[in-house]
Amino acid sequence: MKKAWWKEAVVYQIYPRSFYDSNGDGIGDLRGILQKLDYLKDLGVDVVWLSPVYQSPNDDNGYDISDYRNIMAEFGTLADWEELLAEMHARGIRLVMDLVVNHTSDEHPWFVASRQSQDNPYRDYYVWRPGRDGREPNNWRSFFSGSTWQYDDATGEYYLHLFSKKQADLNWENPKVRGEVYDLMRWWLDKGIDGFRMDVINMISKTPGLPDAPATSDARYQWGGEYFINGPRLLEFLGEMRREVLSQYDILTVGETPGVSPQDAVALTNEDDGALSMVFQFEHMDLDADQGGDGSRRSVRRWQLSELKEVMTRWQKDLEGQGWNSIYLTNHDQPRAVSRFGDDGAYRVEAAKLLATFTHLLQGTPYIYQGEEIGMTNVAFISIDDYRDIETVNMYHELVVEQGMDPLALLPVIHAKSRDNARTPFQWDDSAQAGFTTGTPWIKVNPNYPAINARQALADPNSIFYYYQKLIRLRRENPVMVYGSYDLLLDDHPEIYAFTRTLDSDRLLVILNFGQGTPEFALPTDISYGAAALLISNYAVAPTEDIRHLTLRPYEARVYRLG
Ligand code: TEU
Ligand code: CA
Repeated sequence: MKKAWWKEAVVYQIYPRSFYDSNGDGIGDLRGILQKLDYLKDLGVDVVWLSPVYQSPNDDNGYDISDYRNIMAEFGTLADWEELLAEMHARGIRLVMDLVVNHTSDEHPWFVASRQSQDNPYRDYYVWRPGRDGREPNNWRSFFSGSTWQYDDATGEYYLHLFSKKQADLNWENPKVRGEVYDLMRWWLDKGIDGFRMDVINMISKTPGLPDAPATSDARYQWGGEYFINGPRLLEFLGEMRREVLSQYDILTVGETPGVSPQDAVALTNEDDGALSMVFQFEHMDLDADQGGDGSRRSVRRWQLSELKEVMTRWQKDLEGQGWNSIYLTNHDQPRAVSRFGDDGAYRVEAAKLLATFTHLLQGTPYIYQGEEIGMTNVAFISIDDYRDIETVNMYHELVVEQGMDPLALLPVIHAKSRDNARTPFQWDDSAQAGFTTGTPWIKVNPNYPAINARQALADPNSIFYYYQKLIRLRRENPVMVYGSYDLLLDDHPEIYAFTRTLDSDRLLVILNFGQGTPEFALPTDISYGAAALLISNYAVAPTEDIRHLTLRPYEARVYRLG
């Protein structure tokens, strides 16, 4: 397998609005990040992925961009950004920027021009269609509720928006649009950034004709994913992007690609002609929902360990030597990992460490989302008025206000799944507003900040933070953690997730007890070894313990080197 710095790296995602506020306006900003770089250096991460900081009217917190070459005023200036890049590089931390080019804000000058008239030179930058029988051009449903089409009075046509109506989809069929995107990518790359995370990049090619989605219920709008996810020209467009831009730079590129299979991921990331370093897959994000696609945050279902094993093992094996995995359990769109896959009650610390062990021991590049390293949890606001996420707010409006659903039935789903779970302010200390701001935060802090915060973590040698620090260091020192092949053990065990990683003669054994029980671990007899040395664990372990038979404690995680 080819070596690459981005395979060996650990990435930390910053959601700038919620990270650290330097000037008391309640909104995190670039100078806030600058003040916390030593914290990240201490943690040991190699790369920061910065969620969008470009100029934006913030209909979707920066994922609606009105100027690709400028910084959102609330976050600072381009000079602040230049300083941030330099200070990161001075600390050996690389910077990956978010690239949001499936759509722009409706306030972007291209769109402002495009809506002027049907013969405007920018008309074809977007997807405009006449209505059909006085209704939308097709029946697709937006990720953020309602139709994907917005009627525009000025020219009497509709434009396509897979997300909010202030996020108009760019028309990638138009070579001028593609040229503009490549230009702006070069503009940032030439400033010295180290890569891009590409927002919903597998939605840029839509099926010609934009056909209706099959009607599966009497709902007015239908999930049309099969007509815009992994569309017919996706690989062609990304191949062109690779030739024109990506191949000229030594960068990390990660595509955000809902609905990809491992085979799609191989096509996108293989070393011969794959355009990207890696992609974010979503199968494990859909395990606790009744449906995937745009529905994964509309229901809660109990997930089984067997399902997690099945998904992760398939991705590990199908990409081995063929592509490269990105490993994540949460991000700014997802619930908090410890609440979702672990335990945010009595075993919060143990569970957070177990999940960290999991993400750092799988084959692939690990991603840490801000606050994950101190075990931040989901939040449960009592009132819908405290939610800020457009997806949650629109869903509540659709289901409760329009369709009459009992709000008490919906709130538990929102508590479990809202994207705002990940967006409450970073908990720095136990002072007012968790030390995030001296003003009023744009979204309420999680009330558990007096107990869960970075100051507490830094003062406790047994904290989740230092456990992450150790994992990151171990990953740097042990190539087997990066490049070793993965083999599942105890396939059918309902509580224990165990696997080995093997690189030449070096082999690691990973034992994870995914629950509050105390199951017996029995090492499969075909695993032969001379000595077993403990690499890391989240409980105290006696060095004399015989690893062939263990009784595990709740959420216990151990990694051994088998000699
Ligand atoms: O997210 C795409 C997105 O909405 C996914 O979370 C999707 O809903 C899910 O995978 C379906 O299974 C990206 C950004 O991360 C998000 O913050 C933006 O709101 C969205 O694109 C629009 O730019
Ligand atoms: Ca601020």
